[in-house]
Amino acid sequence: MEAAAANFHPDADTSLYKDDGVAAKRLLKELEDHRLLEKHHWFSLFNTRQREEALMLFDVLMNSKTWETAVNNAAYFRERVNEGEFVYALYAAVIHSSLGEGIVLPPLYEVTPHMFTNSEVIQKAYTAKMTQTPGKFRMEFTGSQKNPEQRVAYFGEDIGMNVHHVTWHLDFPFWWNDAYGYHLDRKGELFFWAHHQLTVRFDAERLSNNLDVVDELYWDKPIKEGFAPHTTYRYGGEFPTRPDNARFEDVDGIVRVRDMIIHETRIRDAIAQGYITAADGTKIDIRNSEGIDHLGDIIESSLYSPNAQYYGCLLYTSRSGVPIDMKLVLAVLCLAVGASAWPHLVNDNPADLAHRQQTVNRLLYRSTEPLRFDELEAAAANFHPDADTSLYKDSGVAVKRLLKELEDHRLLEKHHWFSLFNTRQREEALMLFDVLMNCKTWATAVKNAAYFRERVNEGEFVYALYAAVIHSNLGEGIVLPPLYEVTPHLFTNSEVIQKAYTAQMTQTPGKFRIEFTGSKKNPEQRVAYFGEDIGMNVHHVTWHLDFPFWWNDAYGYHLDRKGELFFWAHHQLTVRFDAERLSNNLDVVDELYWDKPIKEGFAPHTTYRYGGEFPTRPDNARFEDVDGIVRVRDMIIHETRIRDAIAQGYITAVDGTKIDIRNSEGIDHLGDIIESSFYSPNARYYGSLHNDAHVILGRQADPHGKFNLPPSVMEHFETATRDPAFFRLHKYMDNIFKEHKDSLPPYTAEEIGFPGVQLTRVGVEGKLETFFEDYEFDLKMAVDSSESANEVDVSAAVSRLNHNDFTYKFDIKSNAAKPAVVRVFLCPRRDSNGIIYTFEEGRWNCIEMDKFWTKLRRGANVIRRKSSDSSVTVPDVPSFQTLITEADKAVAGNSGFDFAHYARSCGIPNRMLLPKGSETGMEFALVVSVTDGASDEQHDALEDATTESHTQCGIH
Ligand SMILES: [Cu+2]
Repeated sequence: MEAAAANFHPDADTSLYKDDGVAAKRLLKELEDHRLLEKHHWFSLFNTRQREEALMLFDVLMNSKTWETAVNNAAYFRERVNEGEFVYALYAAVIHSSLGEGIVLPPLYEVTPHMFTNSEVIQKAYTAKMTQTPGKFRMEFTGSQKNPEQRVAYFGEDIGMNVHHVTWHLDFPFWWNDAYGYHLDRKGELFFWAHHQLTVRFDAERLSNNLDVVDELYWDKPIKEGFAPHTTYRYGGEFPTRPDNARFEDVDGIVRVRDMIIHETRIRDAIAQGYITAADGTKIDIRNSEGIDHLGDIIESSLYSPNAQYYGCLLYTSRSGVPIDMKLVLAVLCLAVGASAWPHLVNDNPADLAHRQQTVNRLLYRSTEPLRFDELEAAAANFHPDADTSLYKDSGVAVKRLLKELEDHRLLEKHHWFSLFNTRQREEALMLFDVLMNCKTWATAVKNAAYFRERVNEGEFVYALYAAVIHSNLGEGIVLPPLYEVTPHLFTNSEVIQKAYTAQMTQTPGKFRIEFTGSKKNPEQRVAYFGEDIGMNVHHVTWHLDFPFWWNDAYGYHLDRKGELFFWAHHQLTVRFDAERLSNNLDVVDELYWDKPIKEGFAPHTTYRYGGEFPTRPDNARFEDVDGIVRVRDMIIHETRIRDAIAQGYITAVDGTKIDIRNSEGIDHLGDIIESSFYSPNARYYGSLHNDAHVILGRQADPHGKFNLPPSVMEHFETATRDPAFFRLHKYMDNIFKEHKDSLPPYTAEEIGFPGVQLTRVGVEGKLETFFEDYEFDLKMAVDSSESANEVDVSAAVSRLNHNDFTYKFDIKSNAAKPAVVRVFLCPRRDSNGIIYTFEEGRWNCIEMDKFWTKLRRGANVIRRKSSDSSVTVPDVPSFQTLITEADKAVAGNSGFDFAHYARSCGIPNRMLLPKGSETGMEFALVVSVTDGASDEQHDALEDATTESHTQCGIH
């Protein structure tokens, strides 16, 4: 067959064909012109062009005079056309060609298993293949028991029933043309009968399960039952889901709802009148024994329909008619942002930095697989965490608690998704964090980490370890590897993950391009480069690791101005997003309303490592209560109480005391109650507006838990900014903060004036120019490996925003030597209609570019400040592989390990310092202020700190 595929010339001898090679020549021409669908792409018979292609091949096979000719053609085209088209054409030909007589077609569920198997099971099969470990996996029917429809899923998902249905349609294809050689007798009648029987059998199964029989579909009523298929294409991502009660919408360019209604009306007219009107105007009587056959033909509608133009294609357009496609889818001086140092705790006997870095690398290396480094393996096997409680600051309380949970089998299994917004999962991760924070020595922390790495859920382990490295003095100086290389699933489209799996399964290295989610028909796609930027995602998750909402000062210290930084970091995220929108001719983000539809839907194209796809949400979904977690009215009540506090100027604490917020600490308290963090003075009263909003927004695809969907992108800081609704949500919070800011009296000239100092000139050296560049990151941790399967190199290439470096030049005159603080803001000048913002409107949209301390000399000062030194940003984190290589070299004594520059990854990526702007240039106002730095003089660290992103992330 390989020889036939290589050497056969389909059109060399046209006498081999019944049609003198017409069909073969047509298909060859399409092939030569590169018009055929690529390989490794989904195929759907309902896609007109794809069907045409499959049928061209079918035609060639049907016209082959001999078995040998058919086989040579099949082998030749198998290597050249899309696989789905090939399989379809071959099945149809074996069924319909006389040459195929007696051949048993293998069960399709074993030929194309993706179409018959849940994605959870497919995923396990991939892992088995990647690790060369045989396996047998249990398939569960789709959905949860909360969904009554799940009771009859065994019928609709029965692989034999599925084969029946597809085979019936292969035996009696709607596209059948008698020119293929014969007439399919009573096709229309059998169409009715086979589907009638399918319907009544389904009803009988429903009655067997105490369900009502099926009600019919109405074009003008909601589609009552939603559906989440938990099924993945071999190529092309997940099958789409549909929430409950979706309303039909026209499918652009394909079919409108009104078409369905008109065609139905015409068909029912025919029934009422007793005749069908053929294309030539003649009447075909249907009040006889052939009538049902004609009706079947027009309803299906098959090529046998006497008048498809008039009666339409009711059946097959209705399938695509489901609306799940998502339409292919300066006054800012009022802030002196927190920068108080986190205390440096006494560091007893730590290993040197290189050793510590190496150990952390090893603990995080392939976190879903067993440890593979001797020392750590030994600790995992032989260490007894509670054998010597003097190793712990808390005398072993935390470690005993975690061990007890482990013994009682209460901990989340491995190979399961983990979400910080899941209360129990967070508790578990924090129990481990607590153990690590209480270890007196580095050695104890490492042994515990190794021991629990092998015993707790991987997601919980990675979270606890990241948080401990950041917050424990033992972690000082360690560079945490970029999360997009440690847990790539949360940063990479499923299409690319899929390709990485194939690369590992076939042991073929590969580099795969990540496209931003969605199609160009979605205006939101224009700014997807921002919300999906892997560096921006790392900024967001790291900020929340630096300032966790669950932080309790009992861990050892107070996180200074956490509430204020919560406001400021998210305000900056919001205004930066708006600046990107304006750069792309989009209006700024509108806020979220609990009682209005969520305008933008979102299809994340992202898959969990374990647990299937991230849920999608169609456009204009309306908020529903999330069962057992949060109700819409709770959100409204909590918002009202928070806004009452703003209007009244005080927060009511748990004990009834009033906490004044019309002062410089007010914003900090407000941040605490809105997030809400553990610092909230009254969480019971003010609720958790931010966290609940993430959950309620995220769960709208499955608010009642019917479809067994895993948490959404909104329920992970890594992925939240991918969803445009994230920015709506934060605009909503930002406006609440603004209400508070607007309630404060303006600063006085005395407060912000700087007598004797004058900023006389501001210049910029270098062009303010942005561009997109390709960036490559490693996907090795996305695939499974084992001792019996070699690791292959797999990586992703993604387009990222970057800019040329530039330098500010400030000319400042001073009447004396004094410390000063320079702040730089970049403010969009015009709204999306080109109207210049008033000062009052514009100030709230300013992007903070830099803030630094400097010492002015008496007289003229020329201060140059490089864009790369911005205190808002961080440089690119070195790759995980670089960290491994460099730490290993340093441990071997071949070099030092000096990555202090990268020890923090909380700030905004420096390459995103400037908003994209536009090709023709975009107007911004550059706003600079110089104020008295005397009151900050005691923070020497700040004056040295040029690379730390303290502006949004504080110092530690
Ligand atoms: Cu956030």
